[in-house]
Amino acid sequence: MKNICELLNIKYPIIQGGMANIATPVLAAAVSNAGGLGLIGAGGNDAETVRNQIRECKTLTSNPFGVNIMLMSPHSKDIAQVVIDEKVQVVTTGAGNPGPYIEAWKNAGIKVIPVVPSVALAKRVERSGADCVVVEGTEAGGHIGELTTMALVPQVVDAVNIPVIAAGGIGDYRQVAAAFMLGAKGVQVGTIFLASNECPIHENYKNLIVDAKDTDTIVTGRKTGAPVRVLKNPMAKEYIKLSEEGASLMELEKLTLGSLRRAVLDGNLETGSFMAGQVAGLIKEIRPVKQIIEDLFKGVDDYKNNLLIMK
Ligand code: TUI
Repeated sequence: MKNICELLNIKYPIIQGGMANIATPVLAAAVSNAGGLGLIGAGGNDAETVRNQIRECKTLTSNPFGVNIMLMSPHSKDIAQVVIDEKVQVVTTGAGNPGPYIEAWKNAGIKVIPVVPSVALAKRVERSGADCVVVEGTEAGGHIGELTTMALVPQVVDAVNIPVIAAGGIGDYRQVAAAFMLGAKGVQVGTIFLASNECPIHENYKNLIVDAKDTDTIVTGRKTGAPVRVLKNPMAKEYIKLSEEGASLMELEKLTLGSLRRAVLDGNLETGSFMAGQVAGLIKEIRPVKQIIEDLFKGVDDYKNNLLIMK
């Protein structure tokens, strides 16, 4: 089995999460320039916007980068073609089953890495031709599955023959080391990049991450079938209250409409949805992307000594 770095032509086995409205060409290029795999998060953008983002990213880095396609988007079919036209090297997908697109992407020479929350979907995408899978635990920010990284990663490792990349709950070198112990060959991280100098989010969002404690995230939307982990704030509390009172899907959607943009662009602490993973509590400072990546892997080397305790 090829390792992740050879497969993706990168220095460190780390992928940046494809965070909607956040993972811009500037962030993606910073990650790729630092030796990881940066991703443009297509989110809810239309296909022409994504095409322009890809072209912009090519001007910012000569290293490989990818595009994350959020499959719940009405534009995902058009974006699936744009990544082929623009010769993107890697595609990751989230919030759905990318099976129908995989053959066309493979024929175009694109490396395909679906993000999955279960063994069943991991096996399905392997059969469809995926090169690797990102296995994302419920500790992650944004749209999540039910299972923890600790429980799920080794189950997927045992169930598939393609490399597994662990995601959800990874914020420093100890969790990187743990992911490798679970059988992962790489990691995907999102929340720690929110607290980077290059991340193009409102300062209020970065400060919320740095100030967060362990219990500051909450999951909205469990009842409606689209669970999303966000930082607790008046918006999240209102959503949960309305949901518990039996509000309709439409009422809830009205509340959340535009809330991610209000967080990312306006830093609106009352009405924004600040997506973040449980590791927010571990993050204490805003650092350059390059330093974040180097610290994640430098630390692992030191930490290997701790494994001696297991002899
Ligand atoms: O996709 C993500 N994280 C995201 S997407 C997103 S945008 C959004 N905003 C509000 C509501 C919904 C989406 C914000 N964060 N991570 C990867 C991921 N994929 N997590 C869980 C899944 C997933 C869930 C169910 C993948 C497949 C699936 O089932 C598909 C099927 O058809 O079996």
